Amino acid sequence: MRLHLPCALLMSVAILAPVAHCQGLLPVKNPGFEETGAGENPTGPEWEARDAPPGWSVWRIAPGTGRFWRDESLVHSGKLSAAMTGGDCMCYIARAPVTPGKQYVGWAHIYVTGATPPRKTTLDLRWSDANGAWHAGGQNVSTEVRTVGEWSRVTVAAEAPEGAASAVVLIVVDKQREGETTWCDDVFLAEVGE
Ligand SMILES: [Ca+2]
Repeated sequence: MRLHLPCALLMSVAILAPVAHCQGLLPVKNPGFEETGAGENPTGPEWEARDAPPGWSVWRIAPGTGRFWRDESLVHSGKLSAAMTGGDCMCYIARAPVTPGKQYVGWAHIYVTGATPPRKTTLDLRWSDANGAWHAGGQNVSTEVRTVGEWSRVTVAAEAPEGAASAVVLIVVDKQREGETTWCDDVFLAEVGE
């Protein structure tokens, strides 16, 4: 039974997210990366505002490696997407306030050029406390992109744990080599009801 739970969850999310049970989108600022410049970057442990678009921050495992930029050559919608190349392990990060005990669904459109292990790209949903630190007791959820060379919609869902003040949405690449690029666009988070 346990093995089947993620599939069942994802199927229910796919049904729930677009319809009446969706109680409202949360304010993930600049979800389609159309705003440029800087500002309103969320803060967290070793998160960088530099190289991040408005409403977002970035993180990289090896400072000074890899590159983040807004790209007009490959978009899911609008005129810009968020791209990252090289860097081994790095991510785009957004945050939105949540209520403990409520259910949340996040989804993003991600385009990868490689998905052969150990190369991995995921949409992650984590939690932070009122001080912006990682919420120690929270369940982190993660969904991996498995389709290469096209836009994939990936979804995560979880209940906000007691003590969580915010959901943290991350698009994470791992073992991305120099010359390899990942794009993301249209990243959303919603509170869903029973
Ligand atoms: Ca866009």
